[in-house]
Amino acid sequence: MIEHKIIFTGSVGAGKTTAIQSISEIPPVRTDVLSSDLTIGKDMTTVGLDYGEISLGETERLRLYGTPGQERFAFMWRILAQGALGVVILVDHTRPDPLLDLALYLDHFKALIRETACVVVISKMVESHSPLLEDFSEFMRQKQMVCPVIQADVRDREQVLWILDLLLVQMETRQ
Ligand SMILES: Nc1nc2c(ncn2[C@@H]2O[C@H](COP(=O)(O)OP(=O)(O)OP(=O)(O)O)[C@@H](O)[C@H]2O)c(=O)[nH]1
Ligand SMILES: [Mg+2]
Repeated sequence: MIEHKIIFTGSVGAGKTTAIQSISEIPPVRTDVLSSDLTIGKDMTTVGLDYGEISLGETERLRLYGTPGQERFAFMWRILAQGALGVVILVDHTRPDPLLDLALYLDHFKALIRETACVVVISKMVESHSPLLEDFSEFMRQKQMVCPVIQADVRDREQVLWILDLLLVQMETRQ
């Protein structure tokens, strides 16, 4: 069995825990607790990690790790990034400054992104609001980071599988 470690990271509430829950074949490991921070707009937040698994055929398995979104847990980001072969960065479009959010995770995971593969996923996208999808793509180009930028609803299993497909294509083309 060949196993690849994949990281889901990105802003608070962008859907890292939800994405892993949508596709995991095992009951996901979650470390969500009631949040004391009323500004994040939901009751629970991840304080350790999420973990799930999905197999690809009979010979390959993806180990899916979700990071906490809050920057105070950045030490966990480094721990979780070790040995990963790809990273999915989720950006909640409804937060005050989604480009700034993206910049934060690009910066923290830049070594992983340059050495492995990356997909940027805009969640909760309100298409009439800026930044537009092409603004995110342009932002990536300016940073000279080559990753597809898509919008998706990670509550939908099919869409999360599509994200993984895109990531696997990146992984293959960079080998
Ligand atoms: N309306 C809408 N809701 C979404 C979408 N994607 C995810 N959600 C919801 O947004 C919330 C995301 O919460 P989590 O999955 O806990 O987010 P997280 O990224 O793990 O957050 P932290 O662990 O706190 O950093 C869930 O309630 C989802 O149902 C979307 O595209 N549209
Ligand atoms: Mg979470």
